Amino acid sequence: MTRLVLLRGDITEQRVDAIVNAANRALAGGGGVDGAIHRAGGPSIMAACDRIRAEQGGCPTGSAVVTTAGRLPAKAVIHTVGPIWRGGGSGEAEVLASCYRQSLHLARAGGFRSVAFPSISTGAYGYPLDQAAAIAVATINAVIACEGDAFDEVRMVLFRQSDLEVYQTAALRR
Ligand code: AR6
Repeated sequence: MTRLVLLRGDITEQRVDAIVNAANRALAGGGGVDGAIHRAGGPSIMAACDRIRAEQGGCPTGSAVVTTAGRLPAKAVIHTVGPIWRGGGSGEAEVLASCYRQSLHLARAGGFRSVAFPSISTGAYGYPLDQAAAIAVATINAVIACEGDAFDEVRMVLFRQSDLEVYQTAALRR
């Protein structure tokens, strides 16, 4: 039985098979969790992003790609591109759900049995945290209900205690 675990922490320190990055469509790096992952993992992650950009022009919103994790304790980084919040009427919820689904799809295809996610889109991209938490929890639980054999653990790693509490509330509502 796969577990969804919610915890406070830094995604770069997670000893899991794959961590997920909240990237941008250009895979160009940036601030927030993206900056932290590239800093901690070293230049081989950006080198892999450069190759993907050259081959396929980056990563569409709602989709995901896999790279090395460089010096990180994880084996791989799954880069997904969340929606920029535009008020909720532009399909943001479906795109955000797609980020979690596509990332787990790639994890499964790569044989990554433990996966850690940050809270995608709720920093620079401005997605309201309570709505994003509800989508993250519901989408992950729906995938592991169908594909539980593929994963040992799926983790949401929240940087701030107040964010963790919002995710815990979302998990209890289900
Ligand atoms: N570990 C876990 N969570 C973190 C960490 C960390 N080390 N650092 C920040 N967070 P954001 P987005 C949390 O802005 O909204 C970048 O520039 C943070 O508290 O990283 O999807 C990219 O290049 C917040 O809750 O991602 C894109 O251009 C969450 O991670 C853009 O920002 C997501 O915040 C993506 O924006």
